[in-house]
Amino acid sequence: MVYRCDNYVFSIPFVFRSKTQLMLVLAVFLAACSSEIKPPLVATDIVITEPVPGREMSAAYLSLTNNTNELIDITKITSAEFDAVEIHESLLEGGIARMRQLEKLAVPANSTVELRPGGKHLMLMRPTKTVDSVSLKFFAGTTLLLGINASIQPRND
Ligand SMILES: [Cu+2]
Repeated sequence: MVYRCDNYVFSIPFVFRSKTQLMLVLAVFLAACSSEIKPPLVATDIVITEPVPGREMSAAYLSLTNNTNELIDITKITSAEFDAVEIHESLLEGGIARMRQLEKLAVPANSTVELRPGGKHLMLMRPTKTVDSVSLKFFAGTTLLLGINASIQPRND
């Protein structure tokens, strides 16, 4: 018998003396299996700001957790509600806050990367429609890693 569980393939070569014994082994296996199944990439603490009046862009802040043993490079992010999504990093240059665009966002194996004001963040450029909720898709090359939906947080300034 071969059981496939996410990336794990188990082989159970035993001969079972009873149905009960078989069920017991399967129960143990399934318990171990379900604890192993985690989505490879998870987004939490998602905040999407309302666009600044007169400026056609929003910022998105979130935490991305890589549950795999390999580095994940996010190379493309798309949104149905925006023309483009850019990965940015805020930095101080001679006392002036600037943003630079990054080609990719690396999430190291078994780690969390936080996108926060003043650091790395996503810029959502040119809304294609008026929305109060935003969908984002994260890709590595052409592979879809993660899709999320989040509501826009009203500005309080
Ligand atoms: Cu930015």
